[in-house]
Amino acid sequence: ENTWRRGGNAGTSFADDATWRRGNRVREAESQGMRFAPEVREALVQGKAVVALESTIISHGMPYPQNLRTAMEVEDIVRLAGAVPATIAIMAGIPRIGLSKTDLQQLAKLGKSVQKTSRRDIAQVVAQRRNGATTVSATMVFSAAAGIPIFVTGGIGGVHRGAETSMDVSADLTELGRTPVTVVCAGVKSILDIPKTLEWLETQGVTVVGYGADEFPAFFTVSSGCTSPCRMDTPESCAALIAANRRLNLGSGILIGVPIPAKEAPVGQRVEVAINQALEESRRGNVEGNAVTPFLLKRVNEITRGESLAANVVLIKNNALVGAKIAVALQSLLS
Ligand code: PSU
Ligand code: MN
Repeated sequence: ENTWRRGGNAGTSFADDATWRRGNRVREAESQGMRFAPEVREALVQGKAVVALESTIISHGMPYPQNLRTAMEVEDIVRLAGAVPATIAIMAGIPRIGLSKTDLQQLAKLGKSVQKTSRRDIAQVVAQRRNGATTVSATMVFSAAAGIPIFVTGGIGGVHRGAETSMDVSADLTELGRTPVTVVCAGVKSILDIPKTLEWLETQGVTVVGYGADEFPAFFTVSSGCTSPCRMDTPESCAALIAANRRLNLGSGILIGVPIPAKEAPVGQRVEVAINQALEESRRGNVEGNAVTPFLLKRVNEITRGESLAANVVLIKNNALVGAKIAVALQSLLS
């Protein structure tokens, strides 16, 4: 009996003990300054499936009002699949785990005037009480602190083409190496150097999975020309992988690449042409640093007259469904 840890109250069950442990974790995150949406807090304490979602995709990844509509639809998909969505952002300096509809509206309308926040920027945004949209790296930081094991997004950052001179490697990749959160995405866009990105992930010790596919997906296309180091075909096998990572206390993350649904595939070919044009423009315009990814996403969408955005929305929703199923499978494995 370990009731002494709670200071008495003999006769409580192991189920209560687990609830107590999860509650402690949430209170620990709160003492670090994080604030939970009531629905998310309740789910975490009760041990229900929760899926984290990022916010840079809302502020910088898509234009208004498609960004708002997509953010809300993605949350609905997660709920329908039996998990609780937790969109993460920093609002007026407070890291928020789960946003209200009003928060989402504010973030979507503010768009690029919200600060794009990767791990590097977290302390500054909090100290200056600013609004910060979290990238994959920053969202992983808060997911881990909040005890949320799974996080869904569209695409992650990677090694940029020409990185051998620019050294532009997304902080998303190093975060995956150091934080035990599973990121479900549609792979890496071909605005990036995909083989170099996979090399970097290997160096960082990140488990990379092709979901129902041998090849690692390239966001708009099923094929990247690169074989995924491993393949999983069901939510249950992904959950088993996450459980093993956790049991072994590896401390590193897992990346699950879900290929674009087949009916969207023709769009991918047309987007490839736009990507090459956008890359050329970014070079000519000397676009640098964390402005590179938002610039390329915006230009590709303009050149394809919204076709890339429509595919983007389909992808994220598909990822949300897969991610929520994995979260539910993981929950039943752990409980
Ligand atoms: N790739 C996309 N859409 C996005 C992003 C990347 O297809 O919205 C965003 C994500 O938030 C990602 C960030 O974490 O860009 C990476 O930015 P950078 O390349 O500056 O590290
Ligand atoms: Mn960069």
